[in-house]
Amino acid sequence: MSDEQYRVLNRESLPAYLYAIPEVAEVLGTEPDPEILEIGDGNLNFVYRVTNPADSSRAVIVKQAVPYLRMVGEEWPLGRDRMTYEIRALQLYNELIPDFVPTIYHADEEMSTLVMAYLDDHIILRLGMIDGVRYPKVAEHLGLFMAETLFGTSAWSMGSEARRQLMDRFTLNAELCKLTEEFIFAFPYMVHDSNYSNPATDQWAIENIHTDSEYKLDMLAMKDLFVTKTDALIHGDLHSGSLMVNQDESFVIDMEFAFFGPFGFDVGKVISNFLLCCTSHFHHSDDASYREWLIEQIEVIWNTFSTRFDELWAEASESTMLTEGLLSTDEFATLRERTMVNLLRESAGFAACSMARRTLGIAGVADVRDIEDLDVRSAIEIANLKMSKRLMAERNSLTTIDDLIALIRDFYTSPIL
Ligand code: ADP
Ligand code: SR1
Ligand code: MG
Repeated sequence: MSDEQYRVLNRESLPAYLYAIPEVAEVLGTEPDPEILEIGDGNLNFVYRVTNPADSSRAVIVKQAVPYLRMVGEEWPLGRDRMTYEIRALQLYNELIPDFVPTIYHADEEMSTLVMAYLDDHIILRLGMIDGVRYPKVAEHLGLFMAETLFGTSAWSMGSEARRQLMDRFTLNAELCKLTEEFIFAFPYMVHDSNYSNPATDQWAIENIHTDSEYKLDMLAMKDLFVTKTDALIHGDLHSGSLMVNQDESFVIDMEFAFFGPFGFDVGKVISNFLLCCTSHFHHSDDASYREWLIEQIEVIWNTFSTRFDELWAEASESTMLTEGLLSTDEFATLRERTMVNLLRESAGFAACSMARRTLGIAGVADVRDIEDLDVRSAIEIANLKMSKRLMAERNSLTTIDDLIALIRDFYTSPIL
């Protein structure tokens, strides 16, 4: 990566940069004065929508990493090579599952910039779910996306050499892995300057999280899996803010945290974001119907994911882990069944960590953090922490998705507000 070539793009410099790229100029058309709007609402980067004012169907998204953490400012330096990993992951996802990710028009590792399709008819899933909108396809799409990407980059699917070469392209996403190690697996469970604060929630956390040794040791066991287990190329930040959806389509965005990690990390984050939203609907909704829809979606996500994952697996022949003639049909079936039970348990553990970090840590979720009444918000936050503790404590007694759904339903029978 050459620093001489890198410069931060802005409204003034973007047109010349974009029109010099033939593939982008072709999408935007010849209008020399495009409309440029910075629409980034994420924590890390700048995102511009660039549109031909004479024809709004001609538009692109430009995402650029700057050498600091956007949500804090320039005083928090962060290497911009995170965009290199987002580019590499999006390129790979475009090969593995092109219908579920934006098309790339231009990828520039030197400039830490990605130019991609503008999803003009889609909204961030989190925002739709806060408003109680049902998306009939999203759960199935999420299940398929995770099955294809996680299985397709696993040692069950890939040959040893090709897989190690692929791993090599993601190993050094070190700074973003460190963010996860600290902001998901350390700071939220202790007193730390970066943490969010809401007095009643803080007090509950001091009494029930900071002093719960078993919970903290379990959380560290999950961190150990995150740090050491290299099951597959994981998205690394797959939550309802990383999905853009409408009634028919779902697109996964924002894969800058991609690296080889445990299968259950993506699955667990997805589950936790449906749960965080579910708890918030004790405030956002007048009745239980949307909460019930959210719980049903968790079931559909898991069933689609596990069914497709197993199909791909059953069809696979030779790979790093599979050697023709080694296992009988029954042994192979037992192996798949045991692995899936373990994956469910790990997903529940990662969901527990995600629920706690989104409650106590710097990066919250709008589902909860945008609730203005601090008492209501705190009641919902404490419920999310209680859910985190239950998921963590009971994860290893889960065997099927029915067990997890029963736990969730049972949890929500207790009063929240
Ligand atoms: P960050 O890495 O900073 O979190 P994101 O990739 O999440 O950035 O993008 C920030 C926002 O930009 C998204 O929440 C979404 O509103 C918008 N956005 C990103 N990519 C696209 C796209 N391809 N089409 C339309 N909007 C997008
Ligand atoms: C400082 S942590 C910022 C968070 O934002 C991203 O979306 C990731 O979830 C990361 O943990
Ligand atoms: Mg991001």
